Amino acid sequence: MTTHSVPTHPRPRRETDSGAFFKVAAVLLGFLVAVLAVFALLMWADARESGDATDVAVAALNQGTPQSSTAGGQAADHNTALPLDSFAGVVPDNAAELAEAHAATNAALPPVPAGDLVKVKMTLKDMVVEVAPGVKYNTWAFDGHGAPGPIVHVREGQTVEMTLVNGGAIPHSIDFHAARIAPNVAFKDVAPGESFTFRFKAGDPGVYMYHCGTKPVLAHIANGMYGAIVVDPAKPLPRADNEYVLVASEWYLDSDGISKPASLSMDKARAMAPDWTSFNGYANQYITHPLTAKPGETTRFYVVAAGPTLDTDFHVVGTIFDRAWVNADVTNPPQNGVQTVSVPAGGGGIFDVKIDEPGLYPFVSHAFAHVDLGQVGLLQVGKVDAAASH
Ligand SMILES: [Cu+2]
Repeated sequence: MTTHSVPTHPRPRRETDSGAFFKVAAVLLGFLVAVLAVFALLMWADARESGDATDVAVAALNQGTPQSSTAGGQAADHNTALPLDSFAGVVPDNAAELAEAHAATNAALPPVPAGDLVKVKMTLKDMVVEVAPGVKYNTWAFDGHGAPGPIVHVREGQTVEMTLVNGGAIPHSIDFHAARIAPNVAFKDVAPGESFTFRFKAGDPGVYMYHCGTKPVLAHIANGMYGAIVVDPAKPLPRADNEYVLVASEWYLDSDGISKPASLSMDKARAMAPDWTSFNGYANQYITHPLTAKPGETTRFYVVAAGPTLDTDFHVVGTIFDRAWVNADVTNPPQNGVQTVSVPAGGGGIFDVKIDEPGLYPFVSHAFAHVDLGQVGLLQVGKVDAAASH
């Protein structure tokens, strides 16, 4: 019987409580909506400002004009928003002239040497190079011409005889990703003033990274000790009219490099916060000195992401890869009709584009911070109006 003796009097009291609760909640909700509206307005204004900044940067990029500022006050202004002092985009006032005068790294794939044995000799030298217009950097460089080191081109089945001469001040080594070999033997440290020779058979076709493997590897790669080796498959790839090798990398600077050469900032390298990124060692060099193709030709890009840490998401603006050998696996058919392919740090990829319409086609890492920092170039197809190219 007790189950039926439910009292009815508490119900009106509950209704009174919840009525008060809803009134308070409505007031609070109204307040919250007002606060959110103010925040939304602020965010909109902020987005509009950064959008404007992006437009300016893109305009500067399209004109092939690096963002100019003096080494002094403006550089300091530029740094305030970042956790580590950044020298991104900091160049001398005559940067545009310097960029024009800079001899762009030859990206053309060299021919394969004849014979079964290909002898490669690289001398390591400590040297100052430019990594962007007027921005000098103390590298450890393979073959004495800055970073990347020379392009090595062989055919599947050939044997590579590698001699490393250490002309630098500390031990170095060379690690070929194209080799199947005991690294403790072949990739061992070579003392200053000494040289070391080892051989490996190029049995796996593709495009591979080579680099110094001496500890700390992060520092040795960041200081410019990297390059690309192309191993043609025994059964050749389809014919390409132009073949270019692009080695993507980052630079981490401890100063702006303008009045004196910068050296490595290990803090920035560890934080993966580069000041500059590049194709073939020098920011934006193929903007002022585009790679070329004729209309209707097939252009092949061999891309290696040297890092030391960041990947490169390779993309050619205005076209689609007709063939993409993802991860440079040429033992399987390529992918077709692909827009962007990630090339991992320490990896490679091979990409064909056939472009019929004359024009300027930017090639980029589509991880767009890279473009802002200099990892961008142009493929000029056919004749282009001079006004449009700069
Ligand atoms: Cu080294």
